[in-house]
Amino acid sequence: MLKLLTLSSVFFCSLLCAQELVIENAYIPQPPPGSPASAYLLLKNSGPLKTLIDVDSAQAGMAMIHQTVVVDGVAKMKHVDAIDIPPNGQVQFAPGGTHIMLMRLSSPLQVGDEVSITLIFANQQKQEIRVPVKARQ
Ligand SMILES: [Cu+2]
Repeated sequence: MLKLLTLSSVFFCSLLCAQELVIENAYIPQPPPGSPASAYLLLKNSGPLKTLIDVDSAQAGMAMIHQTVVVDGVAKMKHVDAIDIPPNGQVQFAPGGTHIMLMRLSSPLQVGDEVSITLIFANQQKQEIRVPVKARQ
């Protein structure tokens, strides 16, 4: 199994921000030209319940939390309004499951690029992460 490098995240937090939420193994497989990109990561919460309600990126015209669901044998993606990260728990964003969808990219993503994504939580706290683009496996 591919061992992914741990992302060194950059945090832009409000006053209330404690480093309770750690993002690991964030990556974006390089999308084919003209296609949207998907970001995958592991969210680890060492504090109380956190609820992710939105995502944003200056490098995408639209960013959304998506979930892949299989309906009648066909994989489809649907928008997710909120993702709970339980107290002292974790949520994995992974291919075939929950992911961050980046649509209408401002420029084609190259391997080695970093995409800045802002995670927005129900308490209005925001956390910005930089997610590296990796070669598609
Ligand atoms: Cu999607």
